[in-house]
Amino acid sequence: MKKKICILGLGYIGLPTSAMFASHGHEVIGVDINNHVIDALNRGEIIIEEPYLDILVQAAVTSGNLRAYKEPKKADVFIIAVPTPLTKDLKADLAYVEKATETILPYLENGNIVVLESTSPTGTTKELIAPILEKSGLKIGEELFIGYSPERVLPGQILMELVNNNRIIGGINRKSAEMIRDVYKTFVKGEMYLTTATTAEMCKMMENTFRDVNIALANELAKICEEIGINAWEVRELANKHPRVDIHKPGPGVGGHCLAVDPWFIVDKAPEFAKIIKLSRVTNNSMPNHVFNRVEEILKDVQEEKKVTILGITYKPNIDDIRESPIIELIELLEERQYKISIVDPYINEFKYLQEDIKKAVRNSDLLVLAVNHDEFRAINFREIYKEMRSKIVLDTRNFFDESSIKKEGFSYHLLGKKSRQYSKSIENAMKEIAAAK
Ligand code: SAJ
Repeated sequence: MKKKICILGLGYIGLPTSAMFASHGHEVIGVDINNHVIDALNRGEIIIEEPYLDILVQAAVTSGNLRAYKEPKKADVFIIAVPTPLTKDLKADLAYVEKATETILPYLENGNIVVLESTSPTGTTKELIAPILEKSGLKIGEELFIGYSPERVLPGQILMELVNNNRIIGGINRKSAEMIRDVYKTFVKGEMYLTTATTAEMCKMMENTFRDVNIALANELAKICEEIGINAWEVRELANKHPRVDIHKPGPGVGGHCLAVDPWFIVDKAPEFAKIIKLSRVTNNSMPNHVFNRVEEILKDVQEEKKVTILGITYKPNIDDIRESPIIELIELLEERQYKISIVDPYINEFKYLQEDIKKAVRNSDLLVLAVNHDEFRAINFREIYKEMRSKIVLDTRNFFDESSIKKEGFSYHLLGKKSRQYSKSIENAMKEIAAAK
């Protein structure tokens, strides 16, 4: 049955969700506080990059099923998908959730459904949203059905995952959970699991925390292997041949608005107990500095003003999102030490030091740092850039390049998670000296 669905927040989650409901025949009222987002959407355009989202949004707007407004309207279902950023003192900032909930109050009617999708600390639905909505005079769970159903989509494949992922539906009571499930049934092909709102809130935070903790373990392994002089990537590959082991990938740090943020919400709720979770955040946050130290060490013999070219600044490959990107911190550390910097990133249009042409970017560079493994970097012609670079050195933080083909072109190759002493310049020089003395 065609429903009126009012979605608050037209960002990475609200927008695709709106387009999905609209393309399945519902009338969707998109609400955002940003005029720019509203105007673009009503022209059928989007301001974020996500595969196929532009086509879906355009079709939804053209069909008349999706329109954006500054204020909510009466509807059958209200979905809140606004940001829950991290405050400076590492807590969840729930101001947008609170505001959005308050703005729908005047429009609520008997039989309505209200769903929170934003990642939120445990208790948000029950202790923050429910008391606000009670002011409508409607009886929660009997006249107004509320719950929490987190999104789980991966940027870069949002539309596919929105449809196919399993979904958790946490209701304030059973009836609410069932009613919310029936709303998402419109387009969700994955399984839907019903639980309480508070359990669902914890599930969402824990899913991202699971990944963050496992990446921290991989990053710790990388540091340990560098110390011992073996290759963490080889350890990872071989250990993962075990049927119950899945070591994640080390890297220059964890970015994005989820993994780098959500674990703090748990730490804030239970600081005495959330010890591994907190240490993992600290470990992952240490990685830009760790990469910076590797850069310093690799270039310690370069006397002139040192120049580093960075490949990729987004928080992960093949997307245009730089939120919480650890590479930005690496750049700041290089700036502090007066390095000359150039950047190449095919997904970014504007950023300091950005160069379109890799040959120009690497001119007189001493080091090429592969920071983000964008597919486009596979096409780099090392023979060509060899001539442009002053020192022919590569630091690969993602185990992305093929070591032997890079070395064949005359480069020395360094890898995060491996620090074989034989590549160190001082040892190379010592070896040369020994050879000369013979
Ligand atoms: N990363 C590593 N090593 C790895 C995997 C990732 O260093 O082995 C880094 C990436 O480079 C990136 C960061 O982690 O900087 C996060 O990337 P991601 O691809 O793991 O996750 P996000 O933040 O893009 O999306 C996550 C997803 N959560 C999980 O996989 C549990 C997604 O399903 C959620 O919907 C999303 O957070 C969200 O919105 O919460």
